[in-house]
Amino acid sequence: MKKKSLCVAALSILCALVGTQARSVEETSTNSVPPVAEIRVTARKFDFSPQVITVQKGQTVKLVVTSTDVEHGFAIKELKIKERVEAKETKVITFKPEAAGRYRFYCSVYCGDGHEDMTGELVVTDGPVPATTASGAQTGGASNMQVTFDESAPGVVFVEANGEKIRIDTTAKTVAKVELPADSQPKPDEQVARAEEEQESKPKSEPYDYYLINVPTPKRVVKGSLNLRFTHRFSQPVRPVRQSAENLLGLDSFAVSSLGLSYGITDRLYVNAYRSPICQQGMCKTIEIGLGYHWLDEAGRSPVSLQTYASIEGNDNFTEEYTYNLQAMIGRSISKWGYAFFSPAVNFNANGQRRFNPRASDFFPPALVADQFNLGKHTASFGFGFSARIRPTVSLMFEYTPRVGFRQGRVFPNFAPGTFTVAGFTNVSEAEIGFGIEKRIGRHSFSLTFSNTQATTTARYNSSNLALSPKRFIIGFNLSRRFWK
Ligand SMILES: [Cu+2]
Repeated sequence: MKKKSLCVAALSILCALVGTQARSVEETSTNSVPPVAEIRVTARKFDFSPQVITVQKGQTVKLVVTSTDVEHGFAIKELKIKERVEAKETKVITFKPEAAGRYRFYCSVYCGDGHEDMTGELVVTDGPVPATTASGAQTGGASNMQVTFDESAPGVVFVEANGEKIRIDTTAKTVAKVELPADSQPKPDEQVARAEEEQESKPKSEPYDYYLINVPTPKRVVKGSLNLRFTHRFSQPVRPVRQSAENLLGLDSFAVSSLGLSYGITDRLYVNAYRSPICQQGMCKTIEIGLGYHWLDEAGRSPVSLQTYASIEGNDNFTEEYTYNLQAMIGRSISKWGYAFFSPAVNFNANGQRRFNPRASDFFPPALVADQFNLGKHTASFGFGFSARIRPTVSLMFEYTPRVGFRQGRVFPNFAPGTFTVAGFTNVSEAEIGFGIEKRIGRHSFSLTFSNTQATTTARYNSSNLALSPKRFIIGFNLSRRFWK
C-alpha cells in the first residue's frame, strides 16, 4: 500500500517534470517558428503557382490549393501527401514537415497532355524562411503579398496581403492595420477570372500526337520547342503469316528509318525537316522541308483545330525531282475520348519527270508502248482519321487516305494473247490504310503501327504504297520526343 502511493507520487513528479519540459520546448519553438504557414496555391493546366514553396521545419503548413480549371492532384511522395482537388474548387492540405530538405510536389491526377510538367518544389528550411522568399517567390496565384518600406520614416514597413495592409513600426514596436480603399481589394471572383484569362492566352496542348500513323494532325508545335519524329517501317507484310512468321512477322525484314525535326518559331509558325531513304522502288534519299501554321484551336472555342502545311520534297538529298505539297490538318473532338481528323493534300509533281512510269527500256525486247502509258503527274489525297483514348495516355488510331490523280501501286505489263509482246499496263494501287496504338509518356510518344505504305514523306505516303492489297500490312513504329520546352 505504502509502496504503491510512493510510486504514484514519483510518477506524478515525473509527469510534472516532463510536462514542464514539453511546455518549455513548445514555448521556445513558438518563439522562433510561426505556428502555421498558410500558403495559397493555384493549380491549372499545366502548372502550379507558386512553383517554389518555402516553409520552416516543424511548422504546421496549411496549403490552400485552388484549381482554376479541371480536376488536379497535389502530391509529395516523401511526405505521403496525395490529395485530389476538384475542378474549380479549393482543398486545404495540412501537414507538418519534420525534416529539412527539398521535396518535389506534382499533380497526381491526369489532366491532359502536359500533366507531367505540373511540378514544383517544397523547400523545408532549418532556420527561419528568408524574407525575400516569404514576400516574393511564394506569392503566386490568388495570394499576393507585398512588402514596402516607408521612405520617410525609418523602421516602418507596410505589409499587404489578401486585401489587408498592415503597418509595422519596428522602432515604436507597434503593428497597425491600414484601411484600404474598397475597390483596390480584388474580389475572389475577379481573381478566378484573371486566372482564367491568363490561361486563355496560354496555348493548350492537344491530347494527340503530331501524326496518327502517317496522316498529320493539327497539333500545335510549341514556340521554342524542338520535336523529333522517328519512323520505322519494315518491308515484309505481316500476312500471309505462314511466310512472315519465321521472320518474326516481318521484323527481320529490311526496314526503312526516317528522321525528322520540327521547331516552333512562334506558338503558331513552325518549320519542319524530314529525311526518308526510300520513295517507291528503291532509294530516293528524299529530304522534305516545310513550313506550317496553326490557325485555329478547338480549345480556343473554335469548332475545329486547323493547321496548314506547305513543303518541298527533293530526292537525292534535295538536289532533284522536286514535289510540292500543300496540306491542311483539321481535327475535332467527337466525345471526351474520341477525335476525328481530316487532312486533304495536293502533291504537285508527285510523278514529276514521269519517273514512276514504266519505261520502254525496262523490257526485253523494249516495249515501246510503255512510253505511251501515263500514270498522271499530280496527286490529291483525302486523309481521314480517328483516334480514341482508351486510357489517359493510350490511344487507338485509324486512318484511311483515298487519292485521285497519280497513284502509284504495282504496274503490271499485259501481254498480247499468245505472245510475249507487251500490249499495255495495269496499275494496281490501293488507298493508304493504317492503324496503330500509341502510348504517351510525358514528352515521349511511341506507336506501334500497321500500314500498307512504307513511304512516309508527305508526297509519298499520299501518292504511293507498296502495291499491297489493303489486307496486307507491314509493321512499323513511330517515335516522337519534344525537347527544350
Ligand atoms: Cu495534372
